[in-house]
Amino acid sequence: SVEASIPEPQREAWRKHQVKGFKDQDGFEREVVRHVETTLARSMYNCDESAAYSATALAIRDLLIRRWNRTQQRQTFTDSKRVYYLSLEFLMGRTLDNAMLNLGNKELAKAGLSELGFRIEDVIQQEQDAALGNGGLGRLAACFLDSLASLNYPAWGYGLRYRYGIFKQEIIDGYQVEVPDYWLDFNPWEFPRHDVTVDIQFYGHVVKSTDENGRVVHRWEGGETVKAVAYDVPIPGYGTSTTNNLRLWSSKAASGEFDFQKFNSGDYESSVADQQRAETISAVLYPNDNLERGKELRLKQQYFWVAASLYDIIRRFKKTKRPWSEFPEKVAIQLNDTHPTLAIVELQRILVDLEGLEWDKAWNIVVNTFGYTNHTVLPEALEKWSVPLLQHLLPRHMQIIYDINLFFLQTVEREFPGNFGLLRDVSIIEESQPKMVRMAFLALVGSHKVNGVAELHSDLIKTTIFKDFVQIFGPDKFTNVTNGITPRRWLHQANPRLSELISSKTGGYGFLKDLTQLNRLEEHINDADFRREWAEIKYANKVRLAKHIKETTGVTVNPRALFDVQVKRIHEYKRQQMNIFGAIHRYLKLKAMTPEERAKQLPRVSIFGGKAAPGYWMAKQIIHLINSVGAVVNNDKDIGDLLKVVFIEDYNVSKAEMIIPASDISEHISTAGTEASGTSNMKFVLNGGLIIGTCDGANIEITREIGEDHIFLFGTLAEHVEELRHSHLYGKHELNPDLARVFEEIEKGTFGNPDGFASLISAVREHGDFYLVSDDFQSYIDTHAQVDVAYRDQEAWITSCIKSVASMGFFSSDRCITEYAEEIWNIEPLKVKDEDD
Ligand code: IMP
Ligand code: B1N
Repeated sequence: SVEASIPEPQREAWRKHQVKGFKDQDGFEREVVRHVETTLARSMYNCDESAAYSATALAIRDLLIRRWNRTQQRQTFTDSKRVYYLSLEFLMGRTLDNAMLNLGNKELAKAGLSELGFRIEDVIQQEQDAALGNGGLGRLAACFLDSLASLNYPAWGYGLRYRYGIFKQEIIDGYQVEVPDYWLDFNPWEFPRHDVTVDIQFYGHVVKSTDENGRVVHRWEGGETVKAVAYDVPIPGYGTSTTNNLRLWSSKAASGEFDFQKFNSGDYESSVADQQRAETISAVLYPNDNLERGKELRLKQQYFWVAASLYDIIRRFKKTKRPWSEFPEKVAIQLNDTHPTLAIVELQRILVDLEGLEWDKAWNIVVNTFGYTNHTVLPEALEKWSVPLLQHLLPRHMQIIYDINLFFLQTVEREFPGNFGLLRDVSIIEESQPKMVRMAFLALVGSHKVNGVAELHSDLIKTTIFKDFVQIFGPDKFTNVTNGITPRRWLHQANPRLSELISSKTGGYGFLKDLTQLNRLEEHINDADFRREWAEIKYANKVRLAKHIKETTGVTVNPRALFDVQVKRIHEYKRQQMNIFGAIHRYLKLKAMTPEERAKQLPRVSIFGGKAAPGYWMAKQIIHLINSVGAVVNNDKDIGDLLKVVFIEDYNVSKAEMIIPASDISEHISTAGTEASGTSNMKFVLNGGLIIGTCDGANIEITREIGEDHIFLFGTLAEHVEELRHSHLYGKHELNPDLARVFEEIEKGTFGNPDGFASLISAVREHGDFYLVSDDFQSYIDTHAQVDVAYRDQEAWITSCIKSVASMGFFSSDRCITEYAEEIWNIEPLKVKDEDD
């Protein structure tokens, strides 16, 4: 191959002309003006906030690119082991603010923009969220990228470059309406690599033959080809030069534009159709959270992304000229849930069919390369693909899956002879009609480590979905890595004043890289000035949110009221329905009081936000009920400030950055055993909010860290959920009387036409109350009553908040990534020299 690099004698000229980035405010301003006038072809006479954003982003981007290049060069020269994080979702949010904070030049940019006539806050707000994800799983991937770079780990993310991210949500007449999110109009953070492409094959058939050595070989032939084009996004670390790469694949017709042969022969329509079919693969993110529906296009997305990524990883490995046996010493691949499981099959196919390795040698390499993270035990979210569909789309992969299963079942049979029940239970193929491939089993068998995302969840997978596999592989294959969040975005960026106050008490901003330093706050708990300042910051954040609520919903909320927040995807298992039933209960109680009694009550604002999957009818009814209750309660003169119910439209990462710092109490109230971890619970506590929660997911570990005096726990324990469900169906199920009153009021039409709400009620009353809303209702409302009492003692409340924050060090995604790096990936940090730029 022709080496593209410049020979040594000419390199001097390159070094001499190396672009140096700006260092000071003056240099920043010069770069902004230059970009406005040249890159954007505008001037001071037509530079609005959007142009100021573009120019600022381009100026900051220039600094990132240089660090990014140096990082990639260094990782290549040192031949370091890299980790590749495969995720169908990266919920990045905005980039500019984060980039400036990580580079440490936000103050200078703020002064510079002000000199040029702009407020940095307004400029930052111009940016659209990069919303290539649904919720927690996608945002976790984004936090991981931040930590990987901040800790100097050589790491790449691989994903899909969706043209449309998660839809934008509008609320019209109380109902959710989905609006497409076309976000690529101006995206300075991505770099198209039109030279980095991979041809991806679909359909076709397998030809079996024998080679000259008598070996059976398989060739996958025919079918259609689609081109994958790489788009790269730089990922800067905080306080380090390391800038990693996120590579997103975009699909294109293999012939480039459209097929000219067809075009010229008059078949214009079908040549354009081919092109559009190819582009459809990366067109849109599936908007389901915790649900898999088995659609062919989704499977195409998965294989397209996985095959392109593996090809790329292997191309990089091959440049080192190392033998295949060393692949796992240079490459670790982490599967973010089962969505990229086909990577296991694809690597085995490449090694056996294309590279000619023996099956066992190849399989050994595969297993040592992959790790698999499970994020859910909800049956509707466990991926299964029908055998006929797989056979049609990926005929050779289906054969390989059968072989993987055969060899696996043979080892099980040797160890547990005659146990046919076991063989059936652990088979990768489910013997249903049609047969289905169980992707979680395939991911587990093809990986050397399997982890859950919080302690309870990691225990649960070992006793439920993977129980038999613990017997087969032993317990060491399974581990726990409790989720974490990046304190850079979720404290420093979202809550700059709190971050500054913390830095003044803990000896600088070191806590942003070592979050355990928060424990230094303990020493200041008795400092009344500190507590006052803390409370003031919370109040200011609430004022800002109140302003947003006023502007977007028209509802006036009192920032002195207790802000009670539940923002997350709308899902029956997350139980927003219980929350709104609780709000109705509160409303009815207030209505029944005398004015004198009412005057003694604590004002409260019940804040909701979150998207429902477009096809999830129950979730949409929950949104409608919340808005219908708000319409009545918020206009009831008897109630005034005592209760407001608001639904904030289009919850996304940038809204989360505003809402989370403004919360007094937030709700994490999933039925025990259903929420694998939850990560917003960590964000709320880190921002000085208390939480009300069930004994589920990471709530349990948060309690362990901060102490049970600082959290409001309630409800059924995971170990009792099954028997309660059973008793609902086969014993007698008595509805909680307070909940019955709530239902009565809804059915009377107090909140408008009750027809649409009937299904929410009957799910509890008639259909077995799968999520235990009635069982937990009493303890839920009792706990809220305790919250009211506790909030009245503001000194104690604030002390509780500060003590909680002081104990949150464990929940940094830095801790989490270090555990992955040491226990699963076996990779080392690699410092990139801080060049004087
Ligand atoms: P959790 O489900 O409450 O643990 O939230 C997970 C995280 O996903 C949130 O903290 C947000 O950072 C992020 N997120 C962004 N948009 C959404 C959304 O529409 N629904 C849920 N989570 C979202
Ligand atoms: O992953 C988060 C956890 O904190 C949450 O508890 C968990 O619910 C979330 C299929 C999922 N699990 N599974 C999904 C998303 C999209 C999809 O198509 C499943 N999301 C989670 C991070 O560990």
